[in-house]
Amino acid sequence: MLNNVPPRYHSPRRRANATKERPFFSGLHSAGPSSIHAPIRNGLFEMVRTQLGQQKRVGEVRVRVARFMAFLLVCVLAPRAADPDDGRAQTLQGSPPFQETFQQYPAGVFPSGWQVRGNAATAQTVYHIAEKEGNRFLHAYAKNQDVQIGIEYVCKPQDYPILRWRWRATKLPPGANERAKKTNDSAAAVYVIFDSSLVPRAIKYVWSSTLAVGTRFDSPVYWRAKVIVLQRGPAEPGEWRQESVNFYQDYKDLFGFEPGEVRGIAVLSDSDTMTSVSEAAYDDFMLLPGKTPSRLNPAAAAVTLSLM
Ligand SMILES: [Ca+2]
Repeated sequence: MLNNVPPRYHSPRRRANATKERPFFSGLHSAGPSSIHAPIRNGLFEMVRTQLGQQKRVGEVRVRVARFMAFLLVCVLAPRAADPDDGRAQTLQGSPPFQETFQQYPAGVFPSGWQVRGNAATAQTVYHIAEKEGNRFLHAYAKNQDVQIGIEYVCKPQDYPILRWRWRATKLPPGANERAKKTNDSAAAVYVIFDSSLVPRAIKYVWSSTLAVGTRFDSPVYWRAKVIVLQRGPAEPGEWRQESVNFYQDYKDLFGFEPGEVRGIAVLSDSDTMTSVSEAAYDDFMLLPGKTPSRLNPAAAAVTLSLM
């Protein structure tokens, strides 16, 4: 997949900025076993490249499309052997439609169902499964590093408009401020990715070092991403904070129109622009139906908290 990254990302400085709000599946590299979705995605990219870039003859394109559709049908219809190590399969086929508890992974490993946008070796050093009192979760420790990981899940945001998870940030890059390129680090960030695998839109929910809770703004580094601050300052030792965001409503409020499909979620703990350290943990992601009010509406948020 590295060869598919547009040339502009080969500049380390520009690439570092670009990856912050553009975590998306056009540049993901598998850090674990291949999955049913990787060949589908690669097939789609191959179709696009073939049709748009290489000017193949129409007949060849039709043959490729027919072969790809046949392959897709085989992927969808063929029974899949159970694989206890394939956390991705468990995650994507579970019920409710999407949940990630990390319980299926042994402690100490990179979660194989998640994919990397950026350097896979770096991701292996930043993210690993940790365990405490029987609960396994995703631990992130980034020392002057910036690499995102994500998991694909396609659904209609109208059906499952809410993402719930819990997290904690224990080391915040001092002085980081997500509004500006030169200070754009977050101890923890969760993205909901929409519309397109190639040029997606995204909402980035951050745990900020300095910005006030409720602050929202356009990403300083990616024109199709919006940022919302959910937390500020370090968590207490051992403290988890639970979030429940109505990303469907947030999308409409921030972009001003209806979203297309959800493409997946991603996380990022980064510290490269501040030459510092970020440390955080993530757990229990779940997509839910319902009507949790947007965090952008303080009155509605108060109602939400009173119900939890
Ligand atoms: Ca867990």
